[in-house]
Amino acid sequence: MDRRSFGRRRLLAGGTVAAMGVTSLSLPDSPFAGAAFAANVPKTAPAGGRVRHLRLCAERLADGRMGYGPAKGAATVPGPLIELTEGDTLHIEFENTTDVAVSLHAHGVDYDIANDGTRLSRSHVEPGATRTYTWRTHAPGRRADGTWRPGSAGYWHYHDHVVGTDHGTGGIRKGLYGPVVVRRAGDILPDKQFTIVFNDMTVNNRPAHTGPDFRTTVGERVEIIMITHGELYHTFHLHGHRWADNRTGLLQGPDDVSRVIDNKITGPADSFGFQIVAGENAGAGAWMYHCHVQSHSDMGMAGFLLVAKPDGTIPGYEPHHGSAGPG
Ligand SMILES: [Cu+2]
Repeated sequence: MDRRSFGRRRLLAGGTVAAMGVTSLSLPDSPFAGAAFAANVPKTAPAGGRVRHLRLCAERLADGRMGYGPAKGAATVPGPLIELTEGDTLHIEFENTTDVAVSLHAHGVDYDIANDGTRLSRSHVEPGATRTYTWRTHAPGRRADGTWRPGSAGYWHYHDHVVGTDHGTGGIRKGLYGPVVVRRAGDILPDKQFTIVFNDMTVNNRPAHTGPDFRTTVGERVEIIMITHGELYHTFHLHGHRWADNRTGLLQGPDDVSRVIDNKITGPADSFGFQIVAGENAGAGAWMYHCHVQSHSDMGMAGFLLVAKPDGTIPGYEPHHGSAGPG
């Protein structure tokens, strides 16, 4: 398995490709024209409201894990990243290719009881069967009583809820989980996205001390989607970079009082996300991320955000020594 592919897959519902690049906006008529003043204006999420379709299957992997994927033979752990914008509706044609009942249960989005993905609501999927799950999302707004209703935007996730127990304890343990990002129209879009799941004492169900590592280049806008599963509480720490502890991980402006952090406590089924500019005020390097519960990081809950120079080199980093140990 290609370890570098972990967490880097993106699966855009309905085949709609989101604009992911950074537009280089030069200002030829400006007295400030020139490379040093060229502004990189990030792309933003378009308005929602689309009806989208996605195929997803659950399968057993040869090494004993279980995973979600876009087709049989393509399952991964974590499963594919599902991205929506507030107002979108998503129909997921879900196939269970395993020999046990499986389901798809989402956090954060809107669904009725028939789409809850639990055995207790009879919304699971028997072996060999197919079921369509429907998720909806909505923008924030004022209720009739004058109070404010939050929108769906956030860093969320999906997981099995029936393998092993009626809480999906066995399915989650084996890898049946994945990320969901719901954006608000106008949210800044990243260049790269990486999903990091602390699941019991593993990161993305990988063996201890083997990453996963995520590669990027100085100046790229990187989005980290961080999810926790299992029995334990952890803290997520990233070296050399900080983010705002709010919905997007970004400050809205000079008066935004969101706390800026580089370490966050996280427990089972928590999820959060943020964007950083790779290497900003820090430069290229093999920047560690890890659980900061000391015994956990010592036991291998660590990996690298590999921030390369534009020429592709990473100072001080030896790829063949690339497994992430404690430090
Ligand atoms: Cu930990």
